[in-house]
Amino acid sequence: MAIKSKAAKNSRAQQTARGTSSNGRPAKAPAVRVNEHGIPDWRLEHPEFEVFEVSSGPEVHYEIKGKLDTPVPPIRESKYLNKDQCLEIYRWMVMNRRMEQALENLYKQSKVVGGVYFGLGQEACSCASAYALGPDDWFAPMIRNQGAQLVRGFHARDIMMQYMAKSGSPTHGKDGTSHYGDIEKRHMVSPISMLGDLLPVMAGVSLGARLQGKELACLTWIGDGGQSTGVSYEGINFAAVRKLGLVLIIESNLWAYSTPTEYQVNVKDLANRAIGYGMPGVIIDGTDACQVYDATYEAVERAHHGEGPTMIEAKLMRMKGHAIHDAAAYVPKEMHEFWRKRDCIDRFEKYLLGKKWLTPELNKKMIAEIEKELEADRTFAENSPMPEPHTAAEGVYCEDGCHVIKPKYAMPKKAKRGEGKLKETEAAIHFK
Ligand SMILES: Cc1ncc(C[n+]2csc(CCOP(=O)(O)OP(=O)(O)O)c2C)c(N)n1
Ligand SMILES: [Mg+2]
Repeated sequence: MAIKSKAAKNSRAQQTARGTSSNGRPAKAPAVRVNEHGIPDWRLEHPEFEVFEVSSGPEVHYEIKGKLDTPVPPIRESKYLNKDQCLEIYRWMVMNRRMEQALENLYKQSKVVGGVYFGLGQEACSCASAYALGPDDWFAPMIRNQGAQLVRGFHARDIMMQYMAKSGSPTHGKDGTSHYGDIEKRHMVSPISMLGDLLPVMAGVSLGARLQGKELACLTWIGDGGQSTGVSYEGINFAAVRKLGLVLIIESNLWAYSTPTEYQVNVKDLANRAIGYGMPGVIIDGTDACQVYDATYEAVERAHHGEGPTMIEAKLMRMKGHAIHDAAAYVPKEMHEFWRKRDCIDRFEKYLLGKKWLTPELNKKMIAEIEKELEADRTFAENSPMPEPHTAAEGVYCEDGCHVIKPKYAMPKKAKRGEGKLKETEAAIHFK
């Protein structure tokens, strides 16, 4: 849920209590199939194609074979979302996309310092998942999850100013991309560029909260490439062993930079790896906002009950290059076309129109409001000053008293005198 949304918060509690959707109707539960390893697969479509390498002389390129003309699947009916929540998620998704279009324009006008990253085609995965968090929960976005920041209370102007390195940006012009967080209000841990490193950090946030008496959900995302790193294994394993509230969404978007998944991992479903960690895994269609919400919602519930982490594999496609400099010419055209037809915003829009939860007039009005807001944010960001040169060295190192680090929720429980006295560890003895 959006951090400010009180109505959504209330309906979340009711849904849990009643086990029905908050629109009052009993939740419809379409049949769930499982894959050959017993991992639930909520998708209503199971694309069958494969990317393979073709070399002609020194040149290598990729081609695709398989069924590429199958019909676009419907949206899976949510067990939890009501009309207003669906409309709110849809609005965030449109805002996410249009903000990124504005960023692309700013880049082309040479107003951006450095590059720009996009989550085109992944807006449902970013927005509907962040929307499923409770107000106290934590999240740590990666480069494709700018939409999650909007849902959790950042404004487009913050992100624009950050890319433009303006003094009013979250890092006051010291960083051009996304290396900022907000541990006070929005409970956002800063993205870490070293892929996988956020996983143990988020497991640690969950453990820290538990020591302070709170079971929190700690949501983060990782790519199909990033989940192959060693530190990902360590972070997920630690969360599984200690039953920490890590909610991990693997954005299985078929490419890790220019490497297709087929040439990166030897499993078809990355969620199978949950079995090895001893934790639940689920496969969803990452272009279906309802599936993204429901899977995250259930993972968040597990986290709140201290039941441990969940691995959600969201299957989708990265619809642009790695960043703005990458034209992604290595992606076979038919593959791009297949996924373009499954655009998460178009599909959700059609679904909402079909249910009459959205009318063409309301849609037009909503989009006009978003455009107006973005235009105001863009003007604000463009007009805000660059940082003063003397500020370059400020706030780089921690100076006396600049950061008071204290427990956020409560003092960790101390053992009573004489009780639970710590034994001297082997390591401590070794250091003597
Ligand atoms: C440990 C590590 N290795 C390599 C990189 C360089 N790098 C940045 S993004 C990227 C591709 C990531 O692909 P994936 O995890 O699938 O995410 P996607 O870009 O598809 O969302 C690579 C190799 C890095 N940042 N960190
Ligand atoms: Mg990827």
